[in-house]
Amino acid sequence: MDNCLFCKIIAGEIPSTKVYEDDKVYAFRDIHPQAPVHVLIVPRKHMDNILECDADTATALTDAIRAIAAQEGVAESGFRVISNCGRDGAQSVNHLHVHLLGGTQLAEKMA
Ligand code: DGP
Repeated sequence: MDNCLFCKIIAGEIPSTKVYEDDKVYAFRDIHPQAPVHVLIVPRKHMDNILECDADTATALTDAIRAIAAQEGVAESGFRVISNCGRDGAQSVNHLHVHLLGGTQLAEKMA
């Protein structure tokens, strides 16, 4: 999609630090990490947010979460996944993405 930041990252037009990729998903390090491990997991197909997520994409995202958690060494220690949606969800990039955060003890409450 034109003028979508994450579509440009997926296309390699904007540099990113790749963590994982497969035919449906691309994952890279967040530019403003909120934890020692902070990965953004993004479907290659543009969709604005989780409300537009189809079953195939949901499965691909879950498979990627599992693979990245193992690869980043947080599968045992634990981690958090978040997908911000819309204005009140404080979504700033309108291309569906899941944050995977870990590598430290995260706060019990999120806000
Ligand atoms: P959200 O607020 O849920 O829409 O999260 C968007 C995230 O995207 C935010 O944590 C910062 C990250 N981000 C924004 N621009 C870039 C970028 O150009 N590169 C990378 N790696 N991350 C970005």
